[in-house]
Amino acid sequence: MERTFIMVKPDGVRRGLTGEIIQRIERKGFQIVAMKKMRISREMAETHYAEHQGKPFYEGLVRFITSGPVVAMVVEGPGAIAEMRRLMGATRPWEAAPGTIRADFAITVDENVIHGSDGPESAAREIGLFFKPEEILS
Ligand code: FUP
Repeated sequence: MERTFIMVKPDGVRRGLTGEIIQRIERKGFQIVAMKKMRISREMAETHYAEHQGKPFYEGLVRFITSGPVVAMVVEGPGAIAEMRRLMGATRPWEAAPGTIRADFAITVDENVIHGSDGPESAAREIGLFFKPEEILS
């Protein structure tokens, strides 16, 4: 069993796509073992996106991710990290395979609806940043 961190970004929440995204995750067969709607603080955004600090899109990224509520989740299942990346589609929606979340619901890279951890280390770090151990059901 593997766990990954998934987040419906502010554009997805604003556009009413949370239910659609949850449905795709559940229909695939994954378990949502933790979930909350929350506002990300600037400090938390800077920690979450630390790897992008100094890049040209960094300021806009932090401003965007703190611009409204997000829905944060821990998703569990066999191969959850890679498989959720596949369901999400490529970072740039125009490169995302048809039928993926980003291909179906996003146009631009800066507002691409969903975040998912890209590997085991980032999954562990991001789950720890957003959830206390007792908030995760097993
Ligand atoms: P991903 O793991 O698919 O979310 O992609 P990255 O970690 O490479 O990028 C994180 C976020 O930075 C993206 F979701 C959107 C934002 N970004 C931009 O706004 N512009 C870019 O050129 C690249 C990334």
